[in-house]
Amino acid sequence: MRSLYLKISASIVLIPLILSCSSENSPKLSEQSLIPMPVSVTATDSVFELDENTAIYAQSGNEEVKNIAQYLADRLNPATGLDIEVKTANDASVAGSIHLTLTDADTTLGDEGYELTIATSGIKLLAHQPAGLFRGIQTLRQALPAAIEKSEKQSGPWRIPTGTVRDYPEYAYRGAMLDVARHFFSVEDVKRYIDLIASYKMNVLHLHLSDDQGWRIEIKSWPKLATYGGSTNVGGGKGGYYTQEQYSDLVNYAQSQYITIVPEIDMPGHTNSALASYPELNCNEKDPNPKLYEGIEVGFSTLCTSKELTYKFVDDVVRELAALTPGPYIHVGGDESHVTPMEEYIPFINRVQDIVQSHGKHMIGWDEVTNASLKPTSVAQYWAKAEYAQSAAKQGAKLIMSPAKYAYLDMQYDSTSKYGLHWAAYIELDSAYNWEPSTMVSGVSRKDILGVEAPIWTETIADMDALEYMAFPRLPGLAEIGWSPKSARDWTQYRDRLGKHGKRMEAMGIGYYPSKQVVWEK
Ligand code: TNX
Repeated sequence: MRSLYLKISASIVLIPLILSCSSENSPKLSEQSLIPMPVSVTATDSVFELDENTAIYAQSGNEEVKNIAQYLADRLNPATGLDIEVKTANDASVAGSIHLTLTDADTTLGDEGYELTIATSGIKLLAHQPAGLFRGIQTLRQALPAAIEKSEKQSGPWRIPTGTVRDYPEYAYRGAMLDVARHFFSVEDVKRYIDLIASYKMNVLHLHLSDDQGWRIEIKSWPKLATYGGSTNVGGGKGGYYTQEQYSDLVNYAQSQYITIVPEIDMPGHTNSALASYPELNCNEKDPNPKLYEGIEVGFSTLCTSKELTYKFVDDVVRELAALTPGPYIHVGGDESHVTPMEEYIPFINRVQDIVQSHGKHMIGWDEVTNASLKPTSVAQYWAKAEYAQSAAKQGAKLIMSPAKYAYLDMQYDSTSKYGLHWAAYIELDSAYNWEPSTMVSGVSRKDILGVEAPIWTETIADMDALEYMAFPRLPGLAEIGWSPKSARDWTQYRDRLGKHGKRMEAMGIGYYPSKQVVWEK
């Protein structure tokens, strides 16, 4: 009797305590460590909880929205174990569900913006375009406890603080570049990188598909490029290449996460693997039959710009690549062509630009291509020289900002970093975050800039562990530079968000660099 009395009185005291804790202990929506920081977050001080009744309702009659809904279910089901189902909006709606809807009414959201409303009764995600729904889902993931990212069932509860996020990107192009030429990365590895960059709302993966050390894409009209030119890596090893089917698989995989693949074939320099495969593309009398190269020097190779065969080669490669690439761009490199005389380099790039256009694509080149005459639809990628960035702007071409001193993910964090180079700088998290594209180069302003990109060159980076250690956590910072309004960016406040974000990266299986600049919440 007495024990029953105790139990009852204890529950009377405890129940209200538990209830009030549930909203007081969970962070407010505005205090969630969202990366990139949204344009606006309004918190309403309550919580929504995923449970057995939760379903995801996709707007009816739209297959694409249904696929996005399934993507969301696939993110939520492993950790929650809730078996959340995708239904269409015609099905009877149950309170406590998630609704994904496209709207024509809210065009201010643009191609990638979204409005996410979390109420105790359910979640509504609205966008003007499917890509906006996809980006909004990344915010929803980050609003849940970090354990949502684990691949095995966790205990929950799965609460989300209520409120509204209205959000859209600052820049249209927010990219990551992966050098698969110095070290080859498998299709599975590249898919993993796509998953990771997608969760920070990036929308471009630039694949550096050829360099002195390796040619990584099958070209049917010049088969030895891949089979011979792709047969090694920096430091030796067996290298590898993507068949055209595998490349298309990557393109489609990226597309399903609203990421465009930008393929790069670097020329006229950085071409030793092509020259070794087809010596007739070479006119270096001192070394007419170059061997495969496994070192890390740059600037020693060039296509023979005076031979007609070279332009047949470029046309064949660009034609095959353009046919496999739905995105608007072909990147032609153009960097560090130290052994191509400038009087040959300029007409070469002009002609290559025409070839790219003739296959229905726009040319991107590293900033040296501004020595040539850029069309207004071409894009220069700034990495080193301010005068080249200024020249692009003067010529009316747009810029992708990848300043090596801040945006290169292969630069070491400090002198103790186990991977990476440091020719441009040591880049700790603060300097990776604290730069502003629109004021970086005098004479280059916001209107000249298409976006930002974080390249990772892989001379010293041979596997996914090394890649993730170098990319994280600098890549989320660059993603925020590309997505969030300038006024919402602040290093000390970002550092605190990143500190709370550490356990989410851990749950995602990312072996990140635990910089001492950040207090990592365990
Ligand atoms: C310069 S950045 C290069 C690459 C190297 C990189 C190493 C650029 C356009 N070219 O070929 O891999 O430095 O950090």
